[in-house]
Amino acid sequence: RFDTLQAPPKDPILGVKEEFLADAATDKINLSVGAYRTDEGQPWVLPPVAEARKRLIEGKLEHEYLPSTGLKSYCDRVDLLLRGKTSETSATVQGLSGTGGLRLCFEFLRRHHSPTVYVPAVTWSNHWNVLRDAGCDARPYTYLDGIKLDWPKLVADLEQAEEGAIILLHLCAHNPSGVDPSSEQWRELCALCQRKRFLPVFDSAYLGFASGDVDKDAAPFRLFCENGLQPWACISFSKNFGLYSERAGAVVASCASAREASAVRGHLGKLARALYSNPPAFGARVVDAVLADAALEARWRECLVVMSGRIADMRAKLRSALEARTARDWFVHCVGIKVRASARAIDATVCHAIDATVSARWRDGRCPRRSHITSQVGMFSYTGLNKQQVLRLRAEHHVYMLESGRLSMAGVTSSNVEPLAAAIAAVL
Ligand code: PLP
Ligand code: TYF
Repeated sequence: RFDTLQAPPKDPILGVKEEFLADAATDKINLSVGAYRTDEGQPWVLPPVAEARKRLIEGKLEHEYLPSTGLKSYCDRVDLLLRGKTSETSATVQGLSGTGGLRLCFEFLRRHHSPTVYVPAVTWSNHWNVLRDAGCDARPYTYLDGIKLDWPKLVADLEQAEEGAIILLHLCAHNPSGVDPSSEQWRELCALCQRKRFLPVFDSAYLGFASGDVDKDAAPFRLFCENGLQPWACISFSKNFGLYSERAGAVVASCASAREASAVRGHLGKLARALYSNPPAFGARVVDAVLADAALEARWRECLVVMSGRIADMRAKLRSALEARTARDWFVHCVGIKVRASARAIDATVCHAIDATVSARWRDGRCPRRSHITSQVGMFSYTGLNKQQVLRLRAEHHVYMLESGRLSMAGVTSSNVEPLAAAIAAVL
């Protein structure tokens, strides 16, 4: 019956983890999957999460079904967390974490709005799978030029896009690049979305990971709301609550009226009913318990500062370890330009040559060098290493990152940062 079926190609993210697990080396380094690790390289159960979990288990925990739309008190608190204020016109339902929320959201939007979704050309690889299976017509818009935001092309692509279409945006800490628009660019994007009557959908998997502050990271969503747009958001609590396997998430829809919100919520529930009937309760109860208790919430916000702070620390350490070891600037390699600096650091002449060749936008008097390691935000660093270099890192140094050159900064620790820098220097 299935004898003509070929095994599917490995997932570009999960496949690397499998390869890592199969490697017998003892000094191997896994920087593939985006999961937070402590400086000891261990997963971290956030203390307020552990406390909420303990209270739940010690209390009267039953296992009844949730409604298809999920836990109501949780949805209300999540909505408040994202918006910073309550809203009568919001439809928020629980999703199966970020991925399930995206699927539900696009299932609804394809049926009731439009199948056309503009997606950043460089994005989380699973976006393409989710959109395909939701029956959407996913079209890329330019996001990066090398390792920098390509703002003029991004704007030009969206200006050309179909009016009224859906546009997928990463709320903060863009995966894989760690490159987010500036506040000024968000304002321009907001105006563009208004002019083109786009429906913006914010993928919100890293709220609190970019700046360490939920309110700062939520600013683009709030800006769009203040300007009369009705953005949606697909929220994941995998990373910022460390609830990876509990599948706690939500779909937030901004509507024109309370009546419309109620209808949208009902239809999202109806779609969920046919897809999985109802979401799992435990993770949502944990998030709900943390956000319901001011002291626990404050401790959770401190955890975001700790996690984003440790990552920023590792960025600084990796950058200086690389600057100490690499004479040439691999930026030159990563954009594929045949310029080589013989000096220890690229001098002004070479920098100028690069500027002239690559892009006038970088003519700001600074050589880009390894600064992208520290200027990028969130869990990932888009190193600019090419596929060949990445494969050599795996084969010769037991260092595992994605073929795209993305490495998870959350997996870098005080003890592996030096060997990591040495391995990168060796393949440059
Ligand atoms: N969106 C982005 C950009 C992600 O990076 C991820 C997970 O890595 C998700 C969505 C999905 O999150 P979840 O694992 O909670 O489904
Ligand atoms: O590293 C990333 O970008 C994510 C992580 O079932 C991940 O893809 C890993 C496994 C999974 C969902 C997300």
